[in-house]
Amino acid sequence: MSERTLILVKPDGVRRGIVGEVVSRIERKGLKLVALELKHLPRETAEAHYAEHSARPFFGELVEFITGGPLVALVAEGPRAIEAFRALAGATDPVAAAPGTIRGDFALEIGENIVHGSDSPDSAEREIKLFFPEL
Ligand code: DAT
Ligand code: MG
Repeated sequence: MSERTLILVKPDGVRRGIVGEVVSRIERKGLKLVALELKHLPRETAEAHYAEHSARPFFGELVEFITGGPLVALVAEGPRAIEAFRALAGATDPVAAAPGTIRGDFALEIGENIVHGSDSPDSAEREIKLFFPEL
């Protein structure tokens, strides 16, 4: 059974020129690209995307960061795509993330951890609608 996940290469990943590296890892894993777009997020979209974190002390910084430059949003599809991409991404804290994962290889700070991946079928559906309403 195939499923879809929403992946973001956040503004730090775009700024550092590793979009190709991240997309290559997704493709090498065998996930299929269904949609891909470079966008500059409006504040309202960023706040909706991270609504579950709205009460956290870092929420303001998170919204500033994610709206601070262009990002690449994509939808990938495959068997257990949600879990498969979370494994490629590594732990939220890049210092704890295993080497060989995207965060483990390319990041040092939790607030700038290069990628986002949906964490459940419900959030994937919600996030895909938010970024790609046409899908
Ligand atoms: P993930 O992106 O692994 O799903 P999350 O949903 O818990 O992690 O948090 C969303 C993002 O918020 C995360 O990628 C980076 C930021 N973040 C999380 N915890 C943080 C913290 N303690 N300080 C600063 N930023 C944090
Ligand atoms: Mg999350």
